[in-house]
Amino acid sequence: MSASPRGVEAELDSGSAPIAGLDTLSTVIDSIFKTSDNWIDRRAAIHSALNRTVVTPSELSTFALFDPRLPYTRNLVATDNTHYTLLILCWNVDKESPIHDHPCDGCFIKALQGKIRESRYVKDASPESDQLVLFQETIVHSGAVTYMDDFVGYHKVGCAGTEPAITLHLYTPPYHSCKVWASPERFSSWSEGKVTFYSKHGQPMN
Ligand code: CSS
Ligand code: FE2
Repeated sequence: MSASPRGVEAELDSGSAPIAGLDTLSTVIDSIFKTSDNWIDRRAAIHSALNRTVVTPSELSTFALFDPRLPYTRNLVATDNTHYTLLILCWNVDKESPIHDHPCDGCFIKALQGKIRESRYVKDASPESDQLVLFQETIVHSGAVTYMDDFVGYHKVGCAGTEPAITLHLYTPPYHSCKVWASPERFSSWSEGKVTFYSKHGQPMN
């Protein structure tokens, strides 16, 4: 008989039980992709799983690798190379990503430490305009989960506080490049941003 008090099935069944650690989260995510057969259920299950996830201090010291030379670092936690990529991003104070799209079904972000600012844009509806228009700015506090996709619009994310911030990201499915805008004034003028990793599974890339 298993000595474990809770199996993955129990984690999936329970809408409110905490998910202790990133290994358990990865197992729960694997199960979600095996068991859910439509995007609405899958999206809700992923959102719930991230909400319930508690990342341990030891996991943060393994994956949350800051570099003062960079605006932020992207640290790979787990991927099945097919359905999802799970990352920890480490944001230096006053730094942010450029505005970008998400060439995937969806992007989930959980703030783990500090707070981040998410600024959302849409293409100006007027055909004469070539602008991205800011329509929402949100401060995401530690513990909160946000969701974004290209139907909602595009966004930039940055550190909002006086302390560095740490976020957990899940992209489904994984992607290797995205559109990046240097300025919201020129929607038609985007460049390709290649996905890079500062570390994989706790090992720095160089
Ligand atoms: N998409 C950005 C972070 S905000 S979702 C990135 O992956 O670097
Ligand atoms: Fe993003």
